[in-house]
Amino acid sequence: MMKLRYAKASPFVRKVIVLAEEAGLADRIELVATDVWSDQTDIQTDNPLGKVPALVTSDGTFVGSFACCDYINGQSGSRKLIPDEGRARWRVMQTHGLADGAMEAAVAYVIESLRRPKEYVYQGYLDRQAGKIAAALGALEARLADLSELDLGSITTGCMLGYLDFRLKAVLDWRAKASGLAGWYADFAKRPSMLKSAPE
Ligand SMILES: N[C@@H](CCC(=O)N[C@@H](CS)C(=O)NCC(=O)O)C(=O)O
Repeated sequence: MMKLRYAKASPFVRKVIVLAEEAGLADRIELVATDVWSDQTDIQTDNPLGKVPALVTSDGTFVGSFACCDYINGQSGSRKLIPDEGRARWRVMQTHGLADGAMEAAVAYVIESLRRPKEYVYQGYLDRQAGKIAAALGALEARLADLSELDLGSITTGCMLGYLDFRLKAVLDWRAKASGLAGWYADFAKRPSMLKSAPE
């Protein structure tokens, strides 16, 4: 049994959970709810960086969503959501990099705007993150064909867009800028793995 340190609102955790669901391995993962922002948190015992996700396994502990997904994918006999090699792997890595980077920028935006005392919030920093998100959405829009495959690239894109809806709907009308992605996401969001892991 693996143990996943998780928080329901984290898009990085969601990515790991959706990949595990799609790989048919979710029932081998125990979810351990973790509040990384609490003074009492013990997350450092599993991740010295103080972040979720962290995946504790009999082969050691993996920190960071990519490493967690890579390990889970390796455990799955049938479904390969991260291709081993060649063009298929490069394509997934390219899409994943864009979606994961947009996710980082979105989380940075949310932390700056929600967790900082108002007087310290720096608008220039928020604008910079919003610019990264918009540019990454444009790049993903140009790779729509790649998103038709179910893999780490499309899963990360779906979880990133879900996070934009969850936290940044009021400040960022992403559908207006990326209608192709909006159409793709309308279907992707209906996958049982996505419905089950939706943030509240
Ligand atoms: N690159 C990391 C990012 C993980 C991350 O930023 N997690 C956030 C929650 S969404 C967190 O735990 N933040 C706590 C902190 O920054 O101290 C990954 O891929 O997992």
